[in-house]
Amino acid sequence: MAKSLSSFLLACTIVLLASLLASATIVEHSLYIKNLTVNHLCHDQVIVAANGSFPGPTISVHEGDTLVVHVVNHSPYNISIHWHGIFQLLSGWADGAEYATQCPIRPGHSYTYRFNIIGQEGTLWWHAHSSWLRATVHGALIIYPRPNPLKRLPYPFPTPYEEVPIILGEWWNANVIDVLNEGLAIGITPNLSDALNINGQVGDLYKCSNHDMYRLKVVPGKTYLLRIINAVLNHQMFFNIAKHTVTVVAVDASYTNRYVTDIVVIAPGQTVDVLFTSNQPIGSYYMAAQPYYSVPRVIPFGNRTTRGIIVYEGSTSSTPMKTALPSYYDDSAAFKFYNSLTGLADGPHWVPVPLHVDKYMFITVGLNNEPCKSKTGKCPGPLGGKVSASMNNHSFVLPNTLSMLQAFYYGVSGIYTTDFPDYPPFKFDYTNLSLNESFMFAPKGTYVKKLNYNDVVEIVFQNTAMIETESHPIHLHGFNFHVLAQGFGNYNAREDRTKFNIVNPQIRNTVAVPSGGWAVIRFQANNPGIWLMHCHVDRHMPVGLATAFEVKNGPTPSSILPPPPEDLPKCFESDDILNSPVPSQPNSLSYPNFSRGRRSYYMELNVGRIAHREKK
Ligand SMILES: [Cu+2]
Repeated sequence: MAKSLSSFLLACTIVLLASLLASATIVEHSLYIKNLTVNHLCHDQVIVAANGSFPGPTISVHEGDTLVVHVVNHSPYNISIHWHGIFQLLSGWADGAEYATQCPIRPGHSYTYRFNIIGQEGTLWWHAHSSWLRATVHGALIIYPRPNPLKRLPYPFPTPYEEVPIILGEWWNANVIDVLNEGLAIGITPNLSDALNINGQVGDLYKCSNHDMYRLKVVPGKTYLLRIINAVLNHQMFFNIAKHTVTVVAVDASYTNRYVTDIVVIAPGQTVDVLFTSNQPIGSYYMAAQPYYSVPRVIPFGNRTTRGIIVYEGSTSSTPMKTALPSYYDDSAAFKFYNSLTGLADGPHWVPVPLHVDKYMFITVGLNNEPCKSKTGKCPGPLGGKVSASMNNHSFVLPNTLSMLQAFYYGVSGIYTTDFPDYPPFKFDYTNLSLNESFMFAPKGTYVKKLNYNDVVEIVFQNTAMIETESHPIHLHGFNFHVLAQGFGNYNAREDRTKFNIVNPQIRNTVAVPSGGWAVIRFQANNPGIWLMHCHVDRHMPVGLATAFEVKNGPTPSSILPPPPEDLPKCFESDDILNSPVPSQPNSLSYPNFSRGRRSYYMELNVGRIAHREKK
């Protein structure tokens, strides 16, 4: 009897293992990147797009699969493709962050991204990680649960009738690379976009756009899984559906406890999966999204709301029910949503909070000023300078001769420095508007924080009020993290540590640090390589709101970064920089002279100390 039971169990185990092995497949796609002419707002615009569509194609895999994507660049620009939220365990060469993990794929060249997708499922996305090309080069990346012989899709919630990606995007009647470069050259915030959109369609509140509107047909009484992705470059977004609530079940491809809400708040880079049930009278209902402006003084011009329509089968209504969104500036609505989510402890792929911390960091995030180098000494940016941004008053610059990961792997010095500080160089009242010149300017360089393999890192992100307070969505490449707590004002360790949720915090790859507030995260650095951590607002990262982690190799063969693939893009057409002389120190902590009015300041940063003196 016992013997027959054990042979039965053995047989079951073999069947289960065989089905799991059979389910791990190689999923192969090609993305052809080239120019495409698209008409919105009665305007023909040439954009860069993938496979001739905007947004680009949805890529679907199952957890446990290997994804292979051939990216062929027929566009006139350099490009790289980032798989946002993918762990890239031992496959850092496929992370796709330009000059961080690879040099860009130049026009006429190609690169094959190859990586395993293990230990994560839900909604992620892929996007260009080069200049502002992600505005038009992006798409959904959906990871289904590993097929289970017993249930087709073993979700930790009722199986939806249908699944629908909802990608929020931003549209310029202009070449986005020109828009960014003009802003950078003058030192101001680049031009505001002309429209926002849902799945590439701007909606009927914009001119010439009555039919340029996303429509979702639903069957009454059914439940749909909406996979919402914020691919907008520069705005956090409020989203809702008229007369309906939705139930959040996951964020950033991590399951949450169910949270019923009428408003979804989503920062650039984030995803939110919600269940939507068509349980209202047969008719049609708007869905709408508009920016959440966390900057108190921003005055939006023109219409900034994009709408789509949900039409119930059998509806004869021609006037959809209208939505009610919060005001543009509703910090408390945003905070309520962000702070109410909790992780589904013990759900699929749940990771408990590591309780022992190896490295504590306190990182200020905010804007700065950059001295104006024009002949007149006056630039149109803040305080007559140029807009800049920093973490811990270190303003990040990507290298442009070799990727940081190549420098890490081959031991090339001079590409980055491992002196990113654990704390800001000076303490101040972070969240009160301060125009103190001694820390208004942040030195520029490729500053990196070095970690040992498997270090557990806790970071307090503290928003500053320099130039302005603004909520910055901080995205970490290569890792998920637990969001332990968040709040407004200056972080107070004694009081605020008591608010940490170490039982079931939400797990994310992008956290919106509250405007004039703080957020605390914790993660384990279990993946060797170079991992960017940056603001996902695309007017902030290029001016320096970033750093990176260098995670050392581990002690075993399975914890060492493998060599790069043979087709890793070269940085220059004819020249292999790895055989050339090492570039001379591009990173220097000293900052050049600059002038403002009659006074001239000289600023140096010496081991965490600012010397600020007036020159005679
Ligand atoms: Cu930002």
